[in-house]
Amino acid sequence: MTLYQATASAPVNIACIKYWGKRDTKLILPTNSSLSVTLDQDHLRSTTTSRADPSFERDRLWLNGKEEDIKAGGRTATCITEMKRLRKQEVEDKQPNEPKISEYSVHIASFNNFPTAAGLASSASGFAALVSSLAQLYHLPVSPSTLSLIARQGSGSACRSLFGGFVAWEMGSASDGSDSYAVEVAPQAHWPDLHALICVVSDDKKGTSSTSGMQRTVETSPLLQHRIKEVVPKRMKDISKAILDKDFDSFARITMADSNQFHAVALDTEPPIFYMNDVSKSIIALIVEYNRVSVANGGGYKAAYTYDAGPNAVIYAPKENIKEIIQLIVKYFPQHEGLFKDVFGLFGGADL
Ligand code: 2P0
Repeated sequence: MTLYQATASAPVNIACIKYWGKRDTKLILPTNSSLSVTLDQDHLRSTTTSRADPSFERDRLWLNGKEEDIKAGGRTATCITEMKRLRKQEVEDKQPNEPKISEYSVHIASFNNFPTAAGLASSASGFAALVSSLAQLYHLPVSPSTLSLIARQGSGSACRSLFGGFVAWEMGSASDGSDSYAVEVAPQAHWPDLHALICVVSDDKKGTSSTSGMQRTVETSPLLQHRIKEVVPKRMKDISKAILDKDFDSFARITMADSNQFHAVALDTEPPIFYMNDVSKSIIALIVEYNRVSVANGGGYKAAYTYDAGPNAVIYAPKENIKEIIQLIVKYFPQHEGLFKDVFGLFGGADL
């Protein structure tokens, strides 16, 4: 008997131009395009195994060894249904001799190899790995961009984890979401000198989830409208050029400005949302000063900070600066020394 099983993994991504806001909450269509760097490190990945079998009575899912409910009509169910539909459309309808495994239920087991304590969102790598493993199971002859259309319906940011390197999620304009997918801006090998440092400021669970926070922002923030119309379109063009030119100064300026504006629209939400804490803000001050001294001495920017929906810092920098940045952080945050690994863990310079 044939065993229908496949395993795939996908990494975490960190946005430089932030996704924050949906124009369609069911299809997960964003109010602006976004751009991220995929952290292609072995220890920041989700790995997912899928199996289809005629004896399975229903679709089932295990996350880190614990079974989770697959809610009817929910995000996981939508991704599985869409993948089965693609299998039928792209393989079984075109090649009648292929086994009709789209009719079988699936069992899916997914593991994150990074601790939840790292404070990293696992939904991006998780849904990207789920879709990738089903694509392998079903032998789908489709592009990563096509798969990103489905991963997007699991979690918006997941669509960007279908590619390595530098990735744009084009917001699109179609109401059915058919043009809202991820595209590669440049592969990882294009700019190997750019590294990322993750500073775990706190592993507390965040107060406001991204999904509900961003909808409140859409409903109440006047600043978001300015961001959507006037700010992000230009930044998407400018940061893509900075990446293609390997222009770290421009990359850093745009990345920090967009992190700042994302947190500004969170604060502009009613009631306001605060994601950064005092340590996050002190790290910003440290990076600003680090860059100021370099520029004053005739050099360029040396590092760029960015913060997602939580207090943890991600610092992008050329590889040669990573050691100095770690030393600076250790020097200025000695109160964290005893807890350095757990509370303020630095996940080395990610080899991008
Ligand atoms: C991003 N974030 O671009 C932004 C920056 C958080 C801050 O994508 O509702 O978990 O599942 O589509 O993808 C977090 O949003 O939200 C996010 P859903 P998701 O990375």
